[in-house]
Amino acid sequence: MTRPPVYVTRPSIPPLSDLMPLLEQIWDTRMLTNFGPLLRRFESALADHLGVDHVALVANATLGTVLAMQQAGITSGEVITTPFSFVATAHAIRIAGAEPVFADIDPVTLNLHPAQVEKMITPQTRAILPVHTFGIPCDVDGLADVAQRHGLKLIYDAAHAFGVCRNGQSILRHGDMSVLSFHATKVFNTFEGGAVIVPDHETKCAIDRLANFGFADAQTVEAIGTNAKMHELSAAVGLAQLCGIDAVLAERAKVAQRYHDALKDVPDLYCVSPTGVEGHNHYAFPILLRPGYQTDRDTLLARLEAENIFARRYFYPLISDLDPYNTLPSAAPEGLPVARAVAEQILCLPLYADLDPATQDRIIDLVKGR
Ligand code: T4K
Repeated sequence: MTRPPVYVTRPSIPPLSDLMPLLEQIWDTRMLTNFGPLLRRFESALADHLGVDHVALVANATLGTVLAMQQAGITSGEVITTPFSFVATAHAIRIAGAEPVFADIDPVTLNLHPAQVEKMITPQTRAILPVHTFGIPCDVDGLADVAQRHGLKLIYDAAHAFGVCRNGQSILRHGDMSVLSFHATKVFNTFEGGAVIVPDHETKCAIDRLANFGFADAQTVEAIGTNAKMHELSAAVGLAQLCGIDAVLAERAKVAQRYHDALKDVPDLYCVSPTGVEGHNHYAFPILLRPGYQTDRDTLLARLEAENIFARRYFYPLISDLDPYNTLPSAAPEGLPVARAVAEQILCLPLYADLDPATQDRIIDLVKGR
């Protein structure tokens, strides 16, 4: 008998009973979008929950990053970023009008290495766009130091970093702005959605205006904005999701700990994410299968798939190897040795709040070669 497929993630969704009163409100008021009442409620509840001051909700993180860059004035020149990310990171730079420049990553956090960033700075460099990959915090102090010494904007792609804290404070408070994703595959989802975390009310209003075609008022268009508004259905889902997010994060932590305990002593297998660390969100369970591991990464991937288990190679290929970017000088393989090795060895195992222990044991057995 074939077992049902097990995917790398399975979205957490709120009980329908929590959502219904919010849907009734939408149906009663016929306010469907354009900064409606549920969006305003969600915005303020989210800022409280995350421990940040100002939040601008958007349709998704890709557009949120484009708007953050536009607001920061990064519409030309070069932006230094990581090749080890989802392609949206580099696309956002190009859509905003700038050119991505890839720098190598740190072998432990898998995030941009401040010293590698500094090596790539030229007179054209305008900004740094690091990613808190898999919810693991970047070296925010090192990156802030580089940005400050060279007069660069620092905008974080925090698509994976919902709820992540460092020294008891939200990681989203670092840099000029941070952009969250609420896509279905994220630890916190509004089906599609995102948020730009900004330092002050003026910047929040500016992002809102850019998300609404650049309208300053009904007669005045102050910039080439786009349509990046979050609608009321997503805001309703977000409000309902907030009630259950602590339980979701606690369940994810348990699943991650179980993987870690079972796999930590497997030779040449490295569990990337920290466990038992206050403030981590267990966005994923990435492992690196290093030379010496019993087989190679792609053989293990195929063995899992033969059992209807769909682990994913996030992020392979590197962005710098994808067609739109692979001719850039900074995409040359010799400049990115750590990222290249990691992309060949990475595998994200299924991780979600209701992954049942029996299924997880099957995955663990396959990874251990049993
Ligand atoms: N920056 C970073 C670092 C990112 O990782 C992302 C997005 C972004 C920026 C841009 O954020 P957004 O603009 O999307 O807000 C997925 C997501 O589409 C993408 O949002 C995400 N990163 C990326 C890491 O993963 P795919 O093509 O790998 O997803 P997909 O459809 O194969 O889904 C993975 C598995 O999840 C499926 O096998 C089944 C399960 N699944 C998926 C969906 C969509 C469900 O069970 N239900 C669902 O509704 O890109």
